[in-house]
Amino acid sequence: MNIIVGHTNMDMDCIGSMVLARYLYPGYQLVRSRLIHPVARNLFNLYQNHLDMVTLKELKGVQVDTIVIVDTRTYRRVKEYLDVIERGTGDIIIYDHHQEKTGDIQGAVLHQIDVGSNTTFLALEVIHRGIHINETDATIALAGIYADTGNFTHENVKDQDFQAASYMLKHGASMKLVKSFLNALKDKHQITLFHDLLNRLYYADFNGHFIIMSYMELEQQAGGLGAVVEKVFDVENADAIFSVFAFKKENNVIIIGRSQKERINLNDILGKFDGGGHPNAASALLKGRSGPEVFRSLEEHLRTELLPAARAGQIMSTDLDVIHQDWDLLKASMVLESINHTGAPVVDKDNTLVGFMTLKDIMKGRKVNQMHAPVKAYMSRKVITGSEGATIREVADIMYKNHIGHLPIVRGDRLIGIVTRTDYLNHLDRKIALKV
Ligand SMILES: [Mn+2]
Repeated sequence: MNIIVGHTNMDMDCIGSMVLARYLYPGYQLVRSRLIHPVARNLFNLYQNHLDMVTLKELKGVQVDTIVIVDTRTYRRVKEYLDVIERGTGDIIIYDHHQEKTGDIQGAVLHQIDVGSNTTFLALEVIHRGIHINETDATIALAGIYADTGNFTHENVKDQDFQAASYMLKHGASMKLVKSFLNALKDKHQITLFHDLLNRLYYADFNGHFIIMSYMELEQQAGGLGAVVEKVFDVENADAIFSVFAFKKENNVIIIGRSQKERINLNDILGKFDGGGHPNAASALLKGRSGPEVFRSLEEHLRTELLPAARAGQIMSTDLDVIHQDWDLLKASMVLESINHTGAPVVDKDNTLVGFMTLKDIMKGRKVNQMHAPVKAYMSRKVITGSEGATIREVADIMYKNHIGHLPIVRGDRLIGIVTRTDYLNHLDRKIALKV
């Protein structure tokens, strides 16, 4: 017999990958994990007959030749199968979209690609071969794509994910059903936990990053914690969240992290705690450790190891267009027009920031025929400024609260740069490298 397996604790992307793999490997048997991830339980139950997965027990005494593994390349995550299956001849073939550098499954042929969901990976092959898929599989696959791409908002989403989703819709995937499977907080205990967690959070500043921390002790391991933490992260606008849960009964501690900053790479950070995942979403399970101790060492690790947050001084423009206070309005307006700006900081001879002049200010002078009046008579003197050490979050807050599109950066009262909307957007979009 030849089989298709996913990782332990199967989620929707895993199941989506498996149903598509069945088109690429006709006649291969799907094998289920002992564990179905809480987010996928509903889908799994409703499609149990269609999925037609066998358990490992049912494979007892059966010789397995080729094994197709989807959505992982890590031995630990397929150990439950590999350790008990009676191997005959045949390859192990892996399709995985995770970003670990190497896999550790002996003798496996690894196919890898950088896309948002693993289901997309299999879908690309299905599309390439022009295979027609049925509506149910299209629905299951589409649910997998939505789930693993965070509704197409995760940073690792690629155009291929949209291409795959489009193919599923063309083949009759039901958006109504997909939506019903995607509701993350399925169980009552998750909703309760969501509220408990909101009440226990605190905000911490680690190296200029705005981070949510939480610590909770639970009687025993509960499913679906990741979805709960994600929901909390959704409603709180932080750079990252780290939630630590200690389970009394199992004597285990789990750290769940979510991040929306490149400088907070969770795969690296939680790798130090023997965990891992994606740069933006990862977790670590620590067995036989005390909760408070794990929490303290996590805090210590964040305090000392986190790359410092970007500061205004690192994203500001230093190639400055300024207006001198002694110029007349005519010259100021010509300069603004030539640089295509609606305003610029005004300085004196020593480059001290003395005001800000906009086209609007100049209009006031034009109306009363005062284009030869000095800039200092018409500029606004109250200028909102920032310091080079301000975090990007602080810069954004100042611009947002004051409805301004550029923030002059001063050292003492000397103008040293300006953060414009473009600088800010480019930084968010990671289009520019940080200045040192
Ligand atoms: Mn996946």
